Amino acid sequence: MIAIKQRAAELGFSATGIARLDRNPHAAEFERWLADGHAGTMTYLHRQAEKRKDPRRIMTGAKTAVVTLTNYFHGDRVPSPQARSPRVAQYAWSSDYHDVLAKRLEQLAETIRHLTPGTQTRCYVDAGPVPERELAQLAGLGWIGKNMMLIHPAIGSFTFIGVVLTDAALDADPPFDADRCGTCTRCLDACPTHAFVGPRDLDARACISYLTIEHRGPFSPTQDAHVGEWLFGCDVCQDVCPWNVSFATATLDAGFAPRADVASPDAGAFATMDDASFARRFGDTPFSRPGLEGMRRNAAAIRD
Ligand code: B12
Ligand code: SF4
Ligand code: SF4
Repeated sequence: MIAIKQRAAELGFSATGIARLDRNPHAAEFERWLADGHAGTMTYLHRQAEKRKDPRRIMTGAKTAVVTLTNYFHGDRVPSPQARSPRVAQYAWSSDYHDVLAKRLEQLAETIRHLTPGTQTRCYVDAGPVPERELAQLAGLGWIGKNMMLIHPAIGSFTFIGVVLTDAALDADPPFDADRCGTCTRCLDACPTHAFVGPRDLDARACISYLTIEHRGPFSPTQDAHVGEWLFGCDVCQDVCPWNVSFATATLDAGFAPRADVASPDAGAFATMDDASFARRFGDTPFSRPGLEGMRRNAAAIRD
């Protein structure tokens, strides 16, 4: 389906692959991860488990996933000179990616429906019961590294995954079956909180990204100590990956232009900000997920 990939490239996607939907070959790993309690308070992952284990159940008649990657790497171009600590994960340095990618995916879906008349589509990016990394690997876009990231051999892992599901039976790409991590363990060794129980097994409860974005409520003393220099998210297990060190290049995509107010915010300001001003300044950014209360909690936990 060259026309679909061409259209995806025109829309700004960095890479696109196609997978036929079947039962998730790693359903057992997912099930075990949940049973071990590694999802913490992300109870939606338990609720969505059946669909994640068999993505054909997400949409009636769904047969194919068109999977896209979008590079969001910014390199060292921190848009403010004072910015190192507090640190914000690179995926959050611009306006909310859900909005930007949802529009592009819908345009891609329109092309798919046009090329296969009478078919249905549904678009997903990070908000839905879709096993996105799994589908990206099956669509030939890369392998799942020991840090659990989908790594594209020419782009690295600083990418968003976006998916269009369709009931059209499109020709699929071969899955990316090689594991190019080899004997490397840099990500596992570098994690500041030792959150990896083993390769491809992350206990989210110890992960700074989970704590600062997904965890609801106050931190326990141990959680508080884990946060370190990160105000929002964490990039350590990607920063150290040789595939990023060698191949990640800064995006020129205007949709992901870095914003100084989110990439290097004044952490102290959250303490005195009111809800209205938080909504005005950060309502269209990833900070809206933990909200003002969560950002205040994160800011109070930061240690240089
Ligand atoms: C919950 C979640 C989190 C949680 C849990 C993370 C985790 N490792 O599972 C937390 C909050 C910690 C988190 C953090 C981050 N996240 Co997140 N997250 C998700 C979400 C919503 C679900 C992931 C999930 O189901 N996890 C449970 C695990 C068990 O499932 P899985 O990750 O799909 O892994 C599958 C494979 O590992 C496979 N598997 C197991 N063993 C093996 C062995 C082999 C050989 C193979 C091939 C497969 C395989 O089985 C699993 C189930 O299918 C997805 C979006 C989505 N809808 O999928 C985004 C997503 C995974 N996150 C993303 C990002 C960007 C991040 C962060 C980098 C953000 C940041 N900088 O702070 C960090 C990275 C942390 C890390 N190293 O994983 C991107 C990843 C893009 C990419 N290139 O991989 C996604 C896809 C969102 C998106 N649409 O772009 N995230
Ligand atoms: S995102 Fe940070 S805390 Fe989470 S696993 Fe990676 S290095 Fe560890
Ligand atoms: S740091 Fe090494 S082990 Fe970890 S994902 Fe990258 S290549 Fe794989």
